[in-house]
Parts: sequence; structure tokens; C-alpha cells
Amino acid sequence: MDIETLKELLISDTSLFVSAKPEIVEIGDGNINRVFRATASSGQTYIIKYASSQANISSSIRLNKTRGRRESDYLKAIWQQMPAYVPEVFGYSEKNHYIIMQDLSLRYSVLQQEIAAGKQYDFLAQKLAAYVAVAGYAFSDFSLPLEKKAAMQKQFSNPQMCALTERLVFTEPYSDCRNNRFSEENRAFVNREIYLNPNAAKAAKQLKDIFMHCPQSLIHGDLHFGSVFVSEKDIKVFDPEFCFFGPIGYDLGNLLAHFLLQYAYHAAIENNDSIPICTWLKKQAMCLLAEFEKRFLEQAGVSALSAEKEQAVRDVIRQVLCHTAGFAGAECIRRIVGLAKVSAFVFDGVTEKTHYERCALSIGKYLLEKYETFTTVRAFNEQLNSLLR
Ligand code: SR1
Ligand code: MG
Repeated sequence: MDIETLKELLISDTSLFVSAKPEIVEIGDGNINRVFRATASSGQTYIIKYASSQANISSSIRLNKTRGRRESDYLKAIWQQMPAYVPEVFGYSEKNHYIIMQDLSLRYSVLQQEIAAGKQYDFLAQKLAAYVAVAGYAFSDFSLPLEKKAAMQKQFSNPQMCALTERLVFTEPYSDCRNNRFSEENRAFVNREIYLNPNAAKAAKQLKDIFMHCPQSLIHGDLHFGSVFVSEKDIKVFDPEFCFFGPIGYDLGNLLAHFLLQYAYHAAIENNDSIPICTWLKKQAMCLLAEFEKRFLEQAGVSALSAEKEQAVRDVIRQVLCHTAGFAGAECIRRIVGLAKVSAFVFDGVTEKTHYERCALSIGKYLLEKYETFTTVRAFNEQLNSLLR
């Protein structure tokens, strides 16, 4: 997609740029898509996200261009439930595979970069947990009638993007695959702790099965800190092209993993895990789980439920918590061993990077192997307390 063609398309496909061609600049540097900012003659700006057939991160990854339709449908579905938490969608071109959405860049920054730079936000874990709990409950079996769920499962069926996750998150990091890359200094460690570790392989296989066969709710499917905008007051979730009906713990686990990866990063670059940002990240990680449970129970209206219905809700929370630990472990491991890294992390030298990788891998391996023991918020608090300083 070149910029002149996009200008023509925006004029012919939409009524947002009636009087003159928009100004367009390419702003995206993500792994998969091309992202542009279009400025209308009125000065109003929009984000245009174009789904190309080839991923930026690897020319061998070919994707179906129609994925933007699901992304736009997901944002609209969440907008109905919690409009403050997602960008507004102004249109989607079926023919030309781009979404037009609200430009948030004046007030918001990408969370991943902000935390890597050392920023702390009091509200962060609370808002992230509220997002997963409210969306998770709204599209779960507790809320959706069977027929509506069947229709939505069809609408959000996303086999190609799910297959990519199955490969990049649950498969490739567990063998000496040619896509894998990490510091040479950690080769023996990765060999021993990950590639040749039957417990890690077994848990990764179980979690892959859960990812594939647990249509608990409509989930974002790639909810890392690069998929969240943050301002001084709130957050907005974006980039849901991996969305599908899957386990709620996949979203919660991704968020947990990114608190932990940031912990490992800051501890490594400062060579000290007692610094304030590490203490804050640990507290936020614990708060994420506690707030999720609280908000999910609130959504269920637990105080007015029969004992039987309350038990059903508590059973789902228990299951989500275990899944969260396992998926968080898998996400930590794949961001170190696998193809896609946390792009905001930069290292001055080999030692810092090696320390970061080891710390994240040790945390990830623990969560992955022991995920079934994380049945309560208390279990998280106790185990995170012994894992992190
Ligand atoms: C080829 S895509 C690599 C990664 O980028 C996306 O954001 C997902 O996390 C995916 O796994
Ligand atoms: Mg993405």
C-alpha cells in the first residue's frame, strides 16, 4: 500500500475526507501491520491500520488480509460494553482491508515504552484487571445466550492468527528451532531449562490445548503492553487482531507476564531488584489478580446469587487463575527464546541482557511448570513474594 493510493482510497471509500486529499504519514513500527496517520483539511486526524499480507517481522509469515474485519468488530463489541477502554472505530474497508479509527496519540503513549522508561501509574493494574473482567464476563456463558454465543464464535473465528500464536508461543520456544534467538551466553541455560526439560514441554502442550479448546469468552488474544495506550488518567486497549473465543486467562496471563518482564528488565539494567520500580511492578502484578477476581465477582452480582450459581462463578475464577499463571509463564519464555521480543527493551551490554533473559526465563519456567497450583489470589501473592524481591 503506497501513500498516494491510500489517499485516493480514503477519498473514494469514505466521507471523512470530502473536500481535499488527506495528508498521510506512516507511523507504525509493529511486527505485523502498516499504520498511518491521516490528517483531513479540517485538521482532524485519524489512524489508518492496513492489514498487509506479509508481516513486517518476517517475510515468511503470510497472513490473510481480512483480519482487520475481526479487529474492527472486536473494538465495536467492546465499545458497546466499555467505550472508555478502546479507540472509536469510524469505518472498515472490506475491499481494501483497512480500519479508520480514533487518533489517540495526542494524549496517549504506548504503555510498553512508558514502563520501560520508568513511569509508574497508580491506576494501572486496576484498570487492566477491570478491562479483562468486564469484557471477560460480558462475553462469557454467564452473559451470552447459547445462540448468540454460537453466532459470535463464528464471527470471531480466527484460525490463522490462532495458529500463529500456537506456533510462536507454545511450540517453537520448546525446541532448538531456527526462529529462536537469545544471547549466546544463555545457550546452555536454555538447553537445560527449556529445550530438554520434560516438565516445561508437558505444561506448554497442556496450555496449548487449553488455548485451542476453551472458548470461555471473547478475548483480545495479544494483550501485551504494546497493545495498551496509557495517559495520566486511564488506558485504551488496541490492536486486537488476534481476538477469538478463548480462555480469559490468556489475556490476564499476558498482562501478568509483561509486569514480570518489565521487572526482569529493570532489575537487570540497574543490577538491583530492590529499586522502587521493581517494588511497584511486583505490587501491580499482585493487584492485577486481586482486582480481576473482585471485578469478575462484581460483574456476576455475586451477593445476590444462589449458592450454586456463586460456586459456578468461583469455579471459573479458579480456572482462570491457573490458566493465567501458565499463560504468563509461556509468554515470559517466548519473549526471551522465541521470535518476537519486547521491542522497548534496550541494553547497554551483554551482561545486562543476559541477566534480563535469565531472570525472565526463571520466572516464566516457574509459572509454567507450577501453573496448576495457582488456584487462588493468595497462592499468587505467596508465590510471587518468594519469586520476586
Ligand atoms: C509475527 S507476529 C509476532 C508477534 O507479534 C504480535 O504482536 C504477536 O504477539 C505475535 O506473536
Ligand atoms: Mg500487535
